[in-house]
Formats: sequence, structure tokens, C-alpha cells
Amino acid sequence: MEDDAAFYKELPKVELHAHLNGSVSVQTVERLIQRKPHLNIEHSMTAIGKGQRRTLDECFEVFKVIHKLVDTEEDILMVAKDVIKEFAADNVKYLELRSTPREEKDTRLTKKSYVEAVIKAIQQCKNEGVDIDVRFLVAIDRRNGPEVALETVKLAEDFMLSSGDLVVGIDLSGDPTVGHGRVLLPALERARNSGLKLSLHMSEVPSQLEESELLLNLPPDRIGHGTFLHPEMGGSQSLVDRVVKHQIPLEICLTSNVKGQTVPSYSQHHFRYWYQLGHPCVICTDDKGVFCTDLSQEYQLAASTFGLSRDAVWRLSERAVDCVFAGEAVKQQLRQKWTELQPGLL
Ligand code: 6MZ
Repeated sequence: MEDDAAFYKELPKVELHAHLNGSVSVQTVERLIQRKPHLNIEHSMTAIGKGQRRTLDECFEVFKVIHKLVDTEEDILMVAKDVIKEFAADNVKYLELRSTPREEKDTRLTKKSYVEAVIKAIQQCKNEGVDIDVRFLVAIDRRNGPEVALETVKLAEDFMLSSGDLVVGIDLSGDPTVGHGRVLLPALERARNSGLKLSLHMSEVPSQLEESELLLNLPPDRIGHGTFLHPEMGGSQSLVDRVVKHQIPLEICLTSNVKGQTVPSYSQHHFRYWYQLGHPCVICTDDKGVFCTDLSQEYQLAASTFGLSRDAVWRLSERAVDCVFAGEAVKQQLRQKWTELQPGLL
């Protein structure tokens, strides 16, 4: 069993669905709490431990607590650097972080300085020789409506040009029970037309079928969750057919979906359905801090729940390279890395 854990840890991995503030570890939360003792925040308010479950609503309350702890440029820089180093220590070789730019009047944080702090963290890690290629997706929180969405896309466009390929796309996320994707389409279309890739949370909860139909017209470059797209979960065959036709990869977050109770158990997770179709699926963490997991653990869970051999797990991690938003040259470098590492592991 121990040997098993070592295999998943050593496996080179690609992480494509990681929300920055959901990824903050216990250790980093401790440092933030020390910086802000007056907030009276305890660890139990920022993480959902082993065996615990919450409603999705309660998960969104946890993010609000973390946002109180992370509200200066300095905090963002520290949190982003810690998160990047933790992924690297877990043998993640390529990471796409996503985060929603926030402004905080009290600390003079602006959305621009927020993104700058994340970019700085990525560059500092690179200069320190941390062995991981990191890119950034600027996130739209659906709750904030169409004007903020458009503003966010414009911010991402500016950084796409100035960051030297570090900003590669847009994420659409936030509480899926709030707002409607219809009003966000102009912003998302603009993003696509200016060359930003789109990773959209879709059908995370059952009531989003009409929205998913609309968002698929774009179409997105990747889908976050997609739990309720297929007919066995109340979705439809036509939705599945469109996802398959466009070969849109699904970002799969097992622990997040089970702890957030959108999926009743690991064995009933929609990964099974899409994996059996041979559709591109990428194992991800979502919020490794909040859900107390890491990517090695998620691969191990997928293997034990769905009976995947080591060869199959290897192919799963290798195929994730095809789904990254960075360009062809980066994909080639990653494929080369996988080829070099394979003999030592399989
Ligand atoms: C939808 C989620 C999410 O952006 O402050 N977020 N959105 N579904 C989920 N499933 C659990 N998990 C996280 O990171 C926290 C933000 O990411 C989004 C929410 O908007 C949350 O506020 P950042 O770095």
C-alpha cells in the first residue's frame, strides 16, 4: 500500500483545475491566521477534513472566510508561491492556476495588482528553479454579472499581451445556483475572439441544462465538472453528443464533488461514464486546501474506485498534456518529459 502511494506521488502530473484560494494549505492558513489574529478564524473554518461533507452552499461560505484572510498583495504573493511549490512537490509538472481578481478598498488591492501579484509569484518560482510550468486563468465569478465579466475579460486581454504567455485563458466559476450563463455570453465570446482559451464550469448542479446548451455554442475549450451533462444524471444525449463531437475535455474533481455532495459517492462519479466512452478526462483537485487532498491522492482514488491499472493511470496523466492551454511547443516539452520518466516508473 505504501509502495502504491509512492507510485502516485512519483507519477508526473498535470493540474488544470485549481482555484488559488481553494488550494491554500493548512500550513499557509496558519501563517495567514498569525498575520490576522483579530479575525478569530480557526482551521475548521477553512478546510473540510477526512470523512466530512458539506453542502455546496457551505463550501462557498468557506471561500468567503479564506478571502478575509487573503486580502493584500503580499498575501496573494505568499499564497500563490506556497501553492505552486506544493503542487511541484507533488510532482505536478504543469499547472494552470485560476483565480478571481478582487479589489479591497482597505488594503488598496486592485484587480490589476491582484493579477500582478499572481504573475509575480509564478515568475519568482521560476527564478528560484521550482520544477513546474505554471500558467494563469483569470476567473469570472458568475455571481457578479455581465459588466464585471466583461471587465475581467479586458483585464485578461491586457495581461495576455504583457505577461509573456503566462495568462492563457478565462475560467467561469462561482456558485452555480446563482445567476445565468446567458448574460455572460458576450464577455465569453469576446474572450474567445481575442485568443483566450475558455474553461467553463458547466452542469455542476442539476438545474443548468439550458445554460449548458448555450455555453456549448461557444464552444468552451474545457469543461469544469460537467456532472449533470449525461442522461443517467438527468442530462441529455444531445449534450453528450456535442461534447464528444467537439472533443471538449472534462476536468474531473472526485473529492470535491463527493465532499460538496453534488455526487453521492466515488463509485457513482461521472468519471466512469466519460472514461468508458474514451472521452478526454483530466483528473484535478479543484480546491486542494479546502477539500484536504492533493493530485496524487486524486489519481489513486480514481484508480482504486474504477479499477485502473498502472498503465491506464500513466496514460491518463499523459493524455492530460493534450488538454493544456499553453502552446504546442510546451506540449512537446511535456511529452518529452513523460517519455523520459516512464521507464523509471512502469
Ligand atoms: C464553482 C468554485 C468552486 O478565485 O478566490 N470556486 N466555483 N464550483 C466550485 N466547486 C467546489 N470551487 C471554487 O478561489 C475561490 C473561488 O473559486 C471558485 C469560487 O468562485 C470561489 O470563490 P479564488 O482564487
